[in-house]
Amino acid sequence: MTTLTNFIGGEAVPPASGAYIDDIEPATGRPYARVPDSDARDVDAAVAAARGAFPAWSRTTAAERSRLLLAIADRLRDAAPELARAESVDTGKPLKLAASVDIPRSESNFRFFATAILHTQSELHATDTSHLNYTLRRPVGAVACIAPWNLPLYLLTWKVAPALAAGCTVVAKPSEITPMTAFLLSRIAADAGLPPGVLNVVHGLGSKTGPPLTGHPGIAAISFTGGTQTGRAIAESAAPRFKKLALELGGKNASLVFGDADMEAAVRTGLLGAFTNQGQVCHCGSRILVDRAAYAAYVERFVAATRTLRVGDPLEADTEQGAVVSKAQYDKVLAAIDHARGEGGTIACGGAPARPAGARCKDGLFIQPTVILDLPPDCRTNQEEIFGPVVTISPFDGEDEAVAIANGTRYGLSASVWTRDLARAHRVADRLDTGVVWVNSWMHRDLRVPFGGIKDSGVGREGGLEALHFFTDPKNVCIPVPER
Ligand code: TXE
Repeated sequence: MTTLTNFIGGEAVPPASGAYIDDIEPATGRPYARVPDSDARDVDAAVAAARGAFPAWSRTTAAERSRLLLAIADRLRDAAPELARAESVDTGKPLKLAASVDIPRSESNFRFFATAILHTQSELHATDTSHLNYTLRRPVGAVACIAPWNLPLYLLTWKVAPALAAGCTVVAKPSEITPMTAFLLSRIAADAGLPPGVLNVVHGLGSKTGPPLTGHPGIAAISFTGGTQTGRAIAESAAPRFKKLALELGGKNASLVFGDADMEAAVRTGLLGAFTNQGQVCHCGSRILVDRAAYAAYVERFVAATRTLRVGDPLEADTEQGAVVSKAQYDKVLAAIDHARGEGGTIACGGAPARPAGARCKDGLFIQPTVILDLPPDCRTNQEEIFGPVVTISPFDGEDEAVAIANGTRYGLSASVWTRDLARAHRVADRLDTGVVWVNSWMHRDLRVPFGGIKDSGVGREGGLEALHFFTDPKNVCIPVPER
């Protein structure tokens, strides 16, 4: 079994407690690595290292930071096969998905922000002819980057890369459920020559390492992706010190399929939206709303397509659906399906554990892709995030009702709209209460666009300049212009 270490001040260090927790492979249900069970002592050491490295790092030139971040990107590219396998084993996601999405995007996160800082500009406001105001953007200091388990390296690097590029130093806290690629990233960062203390990684339980990190007086900003409840706890711990916060939380995203949509594309992409990564993507379209005139045909095609999804060993090349990430998540998803039955839902397909062939996965955490019909918009199944391979399909009558149902949850992360009517696409996109709207598409990513949600889906945005601005404080400098 591999024993992971924290990464503090450029060194691989064991946890102060000397204790470890098991890292379970979801596809087998068996422990395969040991994760440091860190506590406040390890967090204190990591914050001290990050603060110690901050003055020097914040004063490096953009060109130097860019060079080092590109060196990390190169190493992520070179280690891609190893990283993809590690991500698949750790999360249960198909190796194919980790190799085509998670790892390449982690590399591009570093490349994108490494080069962005070579091209950024700042503002200048000329006040009549008398004064000039210009904006300096200073890195905020040592920051915390807390990542979830669904896209472990992808979402960690989505925070760490802009923070480092902006001139901040980082204490990263990966999920205790999926720590492996963050551990490998810490080795890569050292190998790339990142100065000690600039990036620190503390492993451990959220409940034990989270509060000492987010409440630490030495941490200036927190970027977090995870559950809404955890986000609320973090906001409470950060508030007394007025720390900057970016919270990317849960979603209950709607896909709105109008009668004039390209149905083949709406089914194909709806399927990806529902079941990619076993439905464990915050932007998954877990509520599909279909124009009543097209509803029966859509359901028939969608259910037929769902039945063809191959659930299997994540390491096999033809697997489309792997295991869900943990026993807790597995139990939560199966309980949610039972609850949907109790609410009167019809299980059109799935609805039970899946049993892939072969001895290796006999105790794995697999769930059949599940489609549920006949539930009202306000029931719990249609209101609460399930975060598993479960989707509901419901009919709507007219645009107003579609928008009202889509907006009728406490979440506001993203939506996708399917129509051939351009005017309707613009109108509905404008009326949806979400941070992201995809029209006739889903999860198409451009790293420059603002990324995040409203309502209980979070606060603040990631991506592009939004991220670089988050990790810096703008300072206005006002200076008189000599009279001509
Ligand atoms: O995530 P947590 P959980 C949703 C999804 C899921 C639910 C719960 O619905 O079922 O959240 O998942 C760290 N202070 N999403 O509980 O706890 C933790 O160690 C600081 C949606 O497993 O939010 C991990 O690193 N940090 C989501 C990270 O927070 C704390 C992705 C996320 O874990 C902490 C994941 C604390 N008090 C789950 N407690 C998305 N938006 O994509 C825990 N952590």
